[in-house]
Amino acid sequence: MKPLQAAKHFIIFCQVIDNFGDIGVCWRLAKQLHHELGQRVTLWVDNLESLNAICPEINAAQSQQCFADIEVNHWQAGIETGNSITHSNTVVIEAFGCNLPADAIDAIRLYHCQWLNLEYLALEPWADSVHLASSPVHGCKKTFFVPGFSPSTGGLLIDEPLRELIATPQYQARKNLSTLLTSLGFNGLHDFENHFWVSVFSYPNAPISWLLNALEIGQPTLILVSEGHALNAFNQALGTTLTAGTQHTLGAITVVALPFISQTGFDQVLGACDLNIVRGEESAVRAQLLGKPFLWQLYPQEEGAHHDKLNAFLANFLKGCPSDMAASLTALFKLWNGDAYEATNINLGGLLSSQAACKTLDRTQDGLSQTQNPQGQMQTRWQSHCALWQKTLLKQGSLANKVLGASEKVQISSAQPLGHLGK
Ligand code: TRH
Repeated sequence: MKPLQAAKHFIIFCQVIDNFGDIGVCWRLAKQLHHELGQRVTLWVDNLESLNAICPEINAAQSQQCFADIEVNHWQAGIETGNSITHSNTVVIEAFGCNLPADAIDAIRLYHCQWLNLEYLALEPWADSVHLASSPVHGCKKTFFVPGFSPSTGGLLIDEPLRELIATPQYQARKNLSTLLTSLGFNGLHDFENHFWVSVFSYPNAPISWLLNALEIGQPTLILVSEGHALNAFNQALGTTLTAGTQHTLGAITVVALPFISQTGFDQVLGACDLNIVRGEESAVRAQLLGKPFLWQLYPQEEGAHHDKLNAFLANFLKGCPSDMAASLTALFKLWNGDAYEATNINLGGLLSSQAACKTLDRTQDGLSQTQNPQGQMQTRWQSHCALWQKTLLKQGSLANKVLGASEKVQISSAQPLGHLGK
């Protein structure tokens, strides 16, 4: 950890709406602000069970604790929170428009603290103009911090553990994951070293039967399914009752049900796989930053707003991508997100299976260029496009550094009113 010289006190308020993305982002940000940037961090979270799920060292029954030098408090109705704000060198982060308690707002006003509203990841181009806009609220100034995919947004969470994971060879990442699972009392994954590895973390409506068909390619394939909605969907599609640690074989495909593991453990899952099928925001960003093929199921929103978000993302992600592959990937992402999809001559299964076919080529014919195989060529192009996307993202600077930078720049002053941006 860097010395706490001239450190600010970051106080993050997080309300868990559902799932794990909100706390996942806040926890990663808290860790990076403290461990890499030397800041003092306090986290107020209204659901300690969710934090315990992604960080098992957190005691869900303890309303005040300190773990990894981060103060963690249970944010409950009626509890006083404002007394954690004691000086002007404090930056209060209101995560995802969670509505700060009145006593915290009073303290922000009293001490002239900075108030950042950390927004959800924005996929649309408007993020550039809204990032760091501010609005007068309750006699204070609230500044909107908008994470996104371009340099003029708040960027993405790029931390040291991510850089270490990127630098870890895949065989090692697989070994590490296997060791972790064994240490948790589950079977390791030693029997699958030569398989094509796919991770699946999805919402209930993901087309799992389609995926299983698409991956029936004769190539030994290991599917690592996360406990929860994804596993339920697999059980439904397979007619099984798999529970964490059990597995099911279907031709050349083995489906292994993973337990819900820590966030760092889940990072290892992503690091170990050839294709990561992810969801929401946090895991999707992580998968993209790893520079490997990924498929993203966006958080489903009312009135289908996620379809527009997906289109905005694809327009950005597929820039510079050859048109045939862009068409295949567009169809694939739309299919996976339940968007209107018309069967065309695009072979979605082929796009996935070519990836596996290429792996065989890799191992059995050392030195043979992958582009000599038309299927392998598609795989190579998909992989290299994701690697290019990774480079673009890594260049943009990290969210935690930008939060720190913003807290040094923003001044208490009047500003034009701006409503909450929503998801
Ligand atoms: O859980 P999610 O669906 O979260 C969603 C989105 O963030 C969405 O934007 C938000 O509004 C909604 O929640 C309320 O998916 P996401 O964003 O990928 O977050 C999952 C987190 O859980 C991520 O930090 C990884 C972590 N995780 C583990 O720690 N262990 C596991 O075993 C798995 C599968 C995930």
